[in-house]
Amino acid sequence: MTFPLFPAGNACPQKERLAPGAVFLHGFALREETSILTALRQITAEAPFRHMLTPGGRRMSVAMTNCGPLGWISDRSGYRYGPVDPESGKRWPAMPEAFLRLAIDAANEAGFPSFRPDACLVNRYEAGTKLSLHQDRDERDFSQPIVSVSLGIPAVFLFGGEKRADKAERIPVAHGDVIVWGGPARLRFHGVLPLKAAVHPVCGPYRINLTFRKAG
Ligand code: MD3
Ligand code: FE
Repeated sequence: MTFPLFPAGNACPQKERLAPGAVFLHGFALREETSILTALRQITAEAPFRHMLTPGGRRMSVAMTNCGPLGWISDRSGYRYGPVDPESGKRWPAMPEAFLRLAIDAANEAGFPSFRPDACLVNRYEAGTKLSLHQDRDERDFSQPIVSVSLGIPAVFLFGGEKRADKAERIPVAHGDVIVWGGPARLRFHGVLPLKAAVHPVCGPYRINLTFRKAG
């Protein structure tokens, strides 16, 4: 008998179920790495990273930009999705073909074959940057998943429960990892622990996270 490539019941060892609705696709973005990084440079040339203000008036430590028909915005009047970059007064850069393909393929692999994102929030972290526990509730349809793509230096996700006080699991993520958060995982609290200083050969001292959403 030939040696089985993968153990029975695990068609692809890089695919790991974290919880009902949450699927970790280890290294899934590496296949498109070059086209994704090239597209990312074009987006940030058109819509540079900026530190948005919270509704309370504090500067967010994560720097952000967006691409796609809708972008996530935070300012003194609140959180929302909108078609226009408030810094330039122009529409957000178009969603690159390579981004769209990656997000759709990942969602499909995780069991969400009809996912068609209309927003991609791009987050940039450096050493010490963190993202406090929160839920993503600004989208219209919570039956649609969120696809997150990690690039650059490593980080640790906090994956909590349905209530803020629920114990959170720590999930280390590296360059190229993709996680699909849907179904019963969609409204779970989550965040990112403060990043340790590191340097990635292509992304430098940064971590970039792409989150694909169906916002509208
Ligand atoms: C778990 N971004 O932009 S993506 C965000 O790494 C955000 O930049 C983080 O949370 C980042 O809102 C984490 C991971 C993530 C995204 C959505 C989720 C985890 C999630 C929705 C439900 C449960
Ligand atoms: Fe979030």
